[in-house]
Amino acid sequence: SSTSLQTYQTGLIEKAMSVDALKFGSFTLKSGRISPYFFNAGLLSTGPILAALSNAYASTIADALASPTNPLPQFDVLFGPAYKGIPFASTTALILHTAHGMDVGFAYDRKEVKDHGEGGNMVGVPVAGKRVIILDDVMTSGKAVRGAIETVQRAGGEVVGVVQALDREEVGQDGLSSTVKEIESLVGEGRVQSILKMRDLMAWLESKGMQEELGRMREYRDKYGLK
Ligand code: OMP
Repeated sequence: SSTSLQTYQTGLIEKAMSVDALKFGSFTLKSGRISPYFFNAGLLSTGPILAALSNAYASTIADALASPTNPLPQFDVLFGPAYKGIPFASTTALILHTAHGMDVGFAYDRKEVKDHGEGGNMVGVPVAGKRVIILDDVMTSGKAVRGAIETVQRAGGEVVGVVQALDREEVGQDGLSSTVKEIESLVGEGRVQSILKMRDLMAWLESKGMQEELGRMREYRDKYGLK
């Protein structure tokens, strides 16, 4: 299937590359997989890039809410897992308000549990009894996002969706089924959305004539991609 890139997708790819947040080479992932590319969302840390990313997250959410197939339901809170998800949840809540007229809260966890003061490991609006969308950077085997889902559920929130910046379109920990499908079995069908997919990166490489990188992406996809 052919993939045509939207301007905002091309913009995000090129902005990410300009700050080394997206790199092509050889990288060992948390799951042990050796990947020809790596996306480090922590480097998306300038005003213009944060604006581009938050606009893209907000548009992905608003489009999914407005779509006739309605993959994402109405929700109350955006959850940004510590640490990298924290700025993204706050700026995306801001853009949802200023550009889309939506009123949602944001929340995040701390990695260290506090045993004094307000206690607990959650910061921001309370998620108890609320419908929550998790903003994720990237999922490979799904381990990190499973942790975020558990964190929200332990605090009494209902996870009704996950929006990731980049879907690597890989198989899950069992090596058989798609990571996205596995996570959708937890949060609901169609409820894992993404701004970019691995196939978009490949379409971009193709448009730039970067054949060597593209070849290594194809090999990796044959090994770990959706079957
Ligand atoms: P899983 O937990 O296997 O789904 O891997 C996702 C996590 O790995 C992300 O939340 C990142 O911490 C890290 N990661 C990246 O940041 N970028 C990548 O391109 C790939 C990974 C990874 O290690 O798989």
